[in-house]
Formats: sequence, C-alpha cells, structure tokens
Amino acid sequence: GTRIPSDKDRRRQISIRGIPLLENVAAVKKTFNRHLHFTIVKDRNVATNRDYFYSLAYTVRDHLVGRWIRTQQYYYEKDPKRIYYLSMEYYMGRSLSNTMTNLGIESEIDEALYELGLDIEDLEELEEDAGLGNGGLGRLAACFLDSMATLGLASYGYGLRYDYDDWLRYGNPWEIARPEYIIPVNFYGHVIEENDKKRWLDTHVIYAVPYDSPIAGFNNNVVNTLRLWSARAPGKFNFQFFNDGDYINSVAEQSLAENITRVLYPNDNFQGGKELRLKQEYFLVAATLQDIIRRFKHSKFGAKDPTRNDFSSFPDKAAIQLNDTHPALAIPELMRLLVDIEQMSFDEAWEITCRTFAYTNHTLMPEALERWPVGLLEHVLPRHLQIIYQINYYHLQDVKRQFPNDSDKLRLLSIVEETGEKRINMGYLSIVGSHTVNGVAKIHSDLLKSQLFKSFYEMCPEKFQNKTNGITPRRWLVLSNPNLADKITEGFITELEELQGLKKFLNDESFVRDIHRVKQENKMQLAGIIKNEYGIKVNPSSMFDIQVKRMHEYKRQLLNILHIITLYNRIKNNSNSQITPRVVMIGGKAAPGYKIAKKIIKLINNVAKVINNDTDIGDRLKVVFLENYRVSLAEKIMPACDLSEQISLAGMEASGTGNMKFMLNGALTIGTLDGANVEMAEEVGKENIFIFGMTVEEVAELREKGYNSRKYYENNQELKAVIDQIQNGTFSPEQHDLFHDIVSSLLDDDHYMLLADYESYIKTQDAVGELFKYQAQWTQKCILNIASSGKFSSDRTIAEYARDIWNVQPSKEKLPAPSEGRP
Ligand code: IMP
Ligand code: B1N
Repeated sequence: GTRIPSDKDRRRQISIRGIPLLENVAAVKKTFNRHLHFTIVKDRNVATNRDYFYSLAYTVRDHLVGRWIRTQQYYYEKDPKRIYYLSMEYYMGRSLSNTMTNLGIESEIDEALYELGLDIEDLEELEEDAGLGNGGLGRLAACFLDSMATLGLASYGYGLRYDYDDWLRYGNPWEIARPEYIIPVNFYGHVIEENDKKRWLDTHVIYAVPYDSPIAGFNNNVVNTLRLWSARAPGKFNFQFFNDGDYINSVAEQSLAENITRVLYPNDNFQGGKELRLKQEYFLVAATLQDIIRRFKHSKFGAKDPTRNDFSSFPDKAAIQLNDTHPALAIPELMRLLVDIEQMSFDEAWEITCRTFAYTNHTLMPEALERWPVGLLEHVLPRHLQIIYQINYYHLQDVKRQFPNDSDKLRLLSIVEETGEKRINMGYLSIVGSHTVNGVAKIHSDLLKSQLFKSFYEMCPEKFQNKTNGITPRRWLVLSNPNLADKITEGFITELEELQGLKKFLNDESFVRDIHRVKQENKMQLAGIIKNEYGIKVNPSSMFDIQVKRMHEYKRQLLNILHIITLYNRIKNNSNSQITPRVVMIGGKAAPGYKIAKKIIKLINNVAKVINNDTDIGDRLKVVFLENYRVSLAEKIMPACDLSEQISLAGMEASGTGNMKFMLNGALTIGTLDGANVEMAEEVGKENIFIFGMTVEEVAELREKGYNSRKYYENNQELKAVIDQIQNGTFSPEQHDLFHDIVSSLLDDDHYMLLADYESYIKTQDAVGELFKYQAQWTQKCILNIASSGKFSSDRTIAEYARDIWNVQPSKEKLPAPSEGRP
C-alpha cells in the first residue's frame, strides 16, 4: 500500500540534493542564529515561526550576495550585450525554496534546520507569493528570468513594484531598495518648438525608485537582477505649499501621485485600464530606458572616455524584448530620448530603435488588444503622440512605395485607426518599431501571419517568427515534485530533452510501479490540503481531473461543468454503472469586473454542493473549486494530477503553459488542437494524448456557414437534460433564475462554441475513464508524456530567443564561486 512519506523519508531523498557537508551545516546553523539575534532581534524563547522564516530567508540570501555583486561586476568589466525584458507582470511566487534549489544548498539547510528542531516545510509555507501577475503572461516572464540566468545571459527584468495587497506587510527579505538611483518621469504638460527643436514643458514629475531582487541561475553562480520601480512623489516637503498654508493638500496630492504603482490591473486577456494604466505603462518604460541608457553610456568598453556617447553601437549592446504591447511606449520614448535629448536625426534614431526592439504577441483576443484613444495620449504624453504620428507618416510612405495606389493597404496598415474614436493601435506600433515579431506557439504564430497581422506579414514576412513557450524545470519539477525528480537521473535539470531516456524503462515493471507510487503519494498530499482547506474528503485512488487557469469564457470551464453534470446524471440514472471514480477540481481567479466569469464560479460551487452532498453518489464523483489559485498552490497541484483539462476553443489560447507543467509532472491531457497542445501531441504522439473537438479550420467553417447552438441542444438528450437542470434551478434551489444568464450564453450566444464540441468532449472523456481502469497502461502513457516533455523547457525557448532575436550566445560555463577568486 502507499503512505505519505514522513519528513525523515523525504530528508533521506538526497539523490538530487546531494549529501550535506558537516562543516557547511554548522555554518548554516551559526548564520541562522546570528540573523535571529542581530537582524530579527529575538531569542528562541519568544521567536515565532515567522521569525524563523525570516532568519532562514536572510541566511539563504547571504549565499546570494557575493555571487550577485560579482556577476554584476563581471558584466561591467566584460560589457556583453545586455538583454532587457520589459513586462508589466512578473508572477514570481515564492523565492526561498527556488533560491535554495538553484544554489544547491538545500540539503545543508535542511539538515541544519532539522538539527535546530525546526520543520523547513512549515517555514516555507509562511512566505507570501510575490503575485505581481495575473496568469500565463506574468508567470512566463518569471520562468524566462530563471532560464536567462541559467543560460548565463547578461539579462535584466524590468517591471513595476505594485505595493497594494499584503505581500509586503511583513517585509520582503529578497528586495533591496536603491533610493539613491531614483529617476524622474514626466507626465502631461505641452510641447513647444524652439529653433527647430521640440521641448516638452510644464510637466508633472514623479520619481521612480528602483527595488532590486536577485535572480539566481541554476548551479552556475550567476545572479541577475529583477528591477521593479516604485512611484515616489517629488519633494516630500514642498515649501511653496507649506507657506501657502496648504500643507495638508500638498501632502495628500503627493500620496495620490504614488498611486501609480499601487495596484496591478487584475485583467487577463482584457484591456480594461484607462488613464492610470497608461501612466503605469509609461512609468515603467520611461524609468527603464533612462536606466538602460545610463548603463550603456557608463559601461566599461576599453576607451579612455568614461562615457560612451556614440549610439550607433546601441543595438549591439542592448536588446529590448517587449512582453506584449504593454511596454510598447518604449518605442516612441527611445525616439524621444535620441532625437530631443541626444540631438540625433529622426532617421538615425529610427534605425537604432528598430534594431533594438523585439515584440512578443500573446493573444489574438480582440478585447485584449491595446488601442489607446488619441485624446488620452495627447493629454498624458503629448510629445509621444507627435512622435507616433511621425513614425506613422514615414511608415505609410514605405507602404505607398511597396503598394502604390492602394488606399486599402494604407488604411489596413496605419498605426492610427481613423474609424470611430481615433486610436493608436499598439500592436501595429510594436511591429513597425521592432526587428522581429513572435507568437508563443506554432499555431498562434501562424494565425498572427494569416489573420491578426496579415497585411504586416505581407509587407515584411522576414520579421515574423515563432517562439513556443516553455516552463522552468527547476520550479516545475525539481522544487515542486522532488519525489518524481528523484526517480530520474540528474542531467534533465538543465537538459530537459534527456527525459527521452525514460522511454527505455517503459516495460520495466518496477519503474512503472515507482512512477505510479510517486503520483499516488502526491495525490495523498493534495487530498490532505483539500481536507484542511475546504473540508472536503476525497479518495486519492479516484482520478484527479483538474482544470486550473484564469476564469475566462474562451477557456471553457463551463464545458467542464457540462461534463460533470452529465456524469452526475449517469450515476443517478443507473446506480450500478461501472463509472470511473473522479474528483474534478476547477480553480482560478476571475477579474473583479468580469460578471459572467464570477457567475461560472458560483455555478461550480453550487454544482459541487449538490453532488458532494448526494448520498447516491458517494466516492464516485466529487467536485472541488480550488480557491485562491496562485503559483504556490500550483506547485502542489501539478504533481498530483491524473488528467489535465486544456479545453479552450481552437484558435483562442495563444499557447498555454499550465498544459506543459501537467505534462512534465506525468498527467495525461484532454485537450483541443489549440496553442501548445498541438505541439504536445506532436511530441508525445496522438495515441498518448486525448484530443477532441473542432480544429481551427472547422471552427472557421462553422462560423462561416452560420452557427446555431440550439440545434446541438435539441439533438442531444444528455446535453439537453444538463442545460435544463441549470435553467430550472436544480443547482440554485433558493433562486431559480440565478443561472439564466449562463444558459442564455449557451443557447443564444455561444461565442466559444461549447455546444458544438460537447459531444466530442463527452466521448473522449468516456475513453479517458475507460483507460484509467488499467493502471499499468495509464502509467505507461504518463511516462511517455514525461519523457516527451523536454521541448517545453523555457531553457529551449530562451536559447531560441538568444539565437534568432537577440544575437547572443548562451553559456553553460560557471562563473567562479565567491570562494574561488576573481572571474
Ligand atoms: P549597473 O549594471 O550599472 O547597475 O552596475 C552593476 C555593477 O557594475 C555595479 O554594482 C558595479 O559592481 C559595477 N560598476 C558599475 N559602474 C562601475 C564603475 O564606474 N566602476 C566600477 N564598477 C562599476
Ligand atoms: O499569455 C500566455 C499564454 O500561454 C496564454 O495562452 C495567453 O492567454 C497569455 C492583457 C494578457 N495573453 N494575453 C495576456 C494578460 C494581461 C493583460 O492585461 C493580456 N495573457 C496572455 C503566455 O504566453
């Protein structure tokens, strides 16, 4: 039988972590006690677990600082091309265990805490997630930072330090404030012309204070920097106002200015923000570009002159990657700095700008595309609007040259949209100002070329690339699933393709049993969490069927619910049916303003209440809504999943990255031919993944000929029964019309075609249920999935960005450790 491994068992699992060296263990204990005393200022009689967490975090941080300083010095001396990743989101999660993993000090720390009588896992749970992201886009940025450091790139993440929420309440032990490197950012004002030169005057100034966090590479002594900006009002003490007697108002106004970095806009795949969001985007861009230029001018480059003022080499020394269009104002901002401040000609500046920027698109969803009203831009950033017009003017000259007498092309390719309220299309601006444009999975990049950016592709096909997303195997395997990692030889940690080697063991019965046992143990741990957090008892031998991701109609959590209710009805109608027992879990946040998404959560909870309390059902079906889904919860869910639900309508999910995390952790996937699912099927083979539903082409065909969802409702008895139950109050006895809007979204306006894919989904789910009855066969497919997941390492993704976009060479060389002398 299986049992939950004790802490002692887990501490014995040292094949990945290595054997602790006694002298190191002693040193860790000493440092820990010193931090408890000098930094936290407590003794062991009064110290709380939180105090121990902070002592531990500072102890681990001590191991970073020498490597961090020396890595940065090394970059200064060697002056390699710098890679700048600009993103409005970094979904970092916890840092403690990640830092220990990447520095390889886990076994020593583990042993030291054990000897001190402390439980390291309890302490790890006290760290708040750094949740500066909404979903896939923000988590991708975090995985990329890990891979860039692991591949030895001189890279920097730049973003905003949102300070709303409690993540900073007890202090963030990983960040270093650098108030001495404060940078001014201007807003509003107006533009005048003086001797043929533009001047932006009478602006409001807000300061950007940098906060640096270390990004450790895996086992290579590289520590890069994530620099997040925080807004600070200028002049904490304004004498003018003080003398006017308006001290209170002036202080209040200062605190309003600091609202710029208060809060992350909580939308995923939706452009909701107005003026404050625009100001956030510019704040990031303006502070970051000043910092990049400061570093370019100041870097050591052999010449005697302490500053470098010739910008012709700028694109050879700096690559700037735009994480979607959110930081796209960097393009007119660099133009402004080069033309207005550095006195360059427009043409020269434009060439440098285009050679510096690259743009990654993450979505085709029309409601997510940024199109800023011209009036708003003119108010907040008048000089930038002028520059954008000028960029567009030269761009349209190019269009005319390439497509003479084609007014359609001029309209289709213009950065300025003239129909309706006049707007700037930020995607178009990003394409024009970049040397490459990429999508995030093959199918998505193809759709960019054939649909969203068709005319731009026709104009410059050579700009368009694909870079299929990836995930870091350090966090998503070594750290989150140590039991599985221990069953595999170590090389995979930096060479994920080595997982292919597992295919040799497909018919090794003891290996198959081992992999099954690891999954079983992980499921028991998750079952414990579900019992503690939600009070629901689930049977760990049931199939764990999981859909975790942001709540969005296109991701079709509602299709999952239709399947759950179908299973429920089957059990109720035929109580002897040999149905495979399942625990279906759905988790994810909805944007606060997204009404129908919140209603779908309500429906999941109500369906769960009815099913979980129905004594006819017992262990055959349980439904759990996983609240507060976030990075640290994902780390516990991924290793414990049997069936991963990736069921978006084909053509809607740009890539997905959760799909990859499940695959790497040995789940089977039920999914559509959407995003990276397509490439997962390619890697593992169609027989080892459950693909269902319409293809992109079939979706287009159906839309073309006119889609009527009611037809599917009327022609499928099981489907009709399910929808009627949602309609008639079976899941809302206290308010019968509660879910009428959901039913209407299915019958009257089924934009994401759930009903068209229902039958194929149910049939495929039946096949999944059938296979789960054959444990060995199921586990063999799991092993094939793990073995075929190597492509989806973010190391592979970043190596491709380095080669095809940034023109830099990854390095597997280690920097010398702090004890080993100068690099
Ligand atoms: P940054 O990339 O400009 O933030 O600088 C990173 C590191 O490079 C610094 O912490 C120093 O170690 C080194 N560095 C930067 N500027 C100088 C300098 O003028 N002289 C010597 N070292 C420098
Ligand atoms: O980016 C991920 C992809 O794996 C997902 O498929 C994609 O949906 C996601 C506006 C977005 N695209 N667009 C966003 C986020 C915030 C916002 O304000 C759009 N997120 C994605 C990584 O490539």
